[in-house]
Amino acid sequence: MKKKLILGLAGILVVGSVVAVGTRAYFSQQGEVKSNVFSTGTLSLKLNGAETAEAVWSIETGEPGKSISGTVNIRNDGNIKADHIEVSASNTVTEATSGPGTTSTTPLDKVLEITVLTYDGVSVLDQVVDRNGNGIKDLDDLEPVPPGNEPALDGLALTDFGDDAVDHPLVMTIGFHPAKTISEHQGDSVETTLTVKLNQHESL
Ligand SMILES: [Ca+2]
Ligand SMILES: [Ca+2]
Ligand SMILES: [Ca+2]
Repeated sequence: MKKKLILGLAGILVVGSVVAVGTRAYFSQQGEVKSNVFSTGTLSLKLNGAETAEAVWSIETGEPGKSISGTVNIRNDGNIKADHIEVSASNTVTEATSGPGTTSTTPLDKVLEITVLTYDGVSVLDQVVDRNGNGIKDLDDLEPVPPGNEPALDGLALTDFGDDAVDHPLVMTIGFHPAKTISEHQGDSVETTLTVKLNQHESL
């Protein structure tokens, strides 16, 4: 069965139990900074079916030093008890087509610093490792790195399910790093897809 659900600008598309939300981060030095918020969506997972879901967050504009934040609610609507979730991300950077932004020395996802990351109201930022070694925790650090491809976040408890299921908010704030965001990022954009996997057993 296919189900479609459209939420606001970001457009949350639900196909079966796979959820795709839209996220773009734009950097423009001239553009006005609007109320930069990710859309809020709900990922409904079911263990007795597809057990992963994806969310893509949409951000419209930004400039150095500005922050944006958003929430994805995660819940187990299935009828099998789970243990925890793990979260990873992929980022697709689109370079500007004209002006100084066409330079692509440092991709935009490496200058978008994660400043707040909470699950159920508790910070999980400590779990994020500076995988690309650039000195900050950024969106690029959430990507799996071969050969291990380990998720950026693991062991986030999710044990309620079915009729007792409640939303578990994952909240992230990212900022256009004040020093690293430079003219080469003007007009660039990034689409970030979060992948959430529901696990039945404790992580080893
Ligand atoms: Ca660029
Ligand atoms: Ca980093
Ligand atoms: Ca990347």
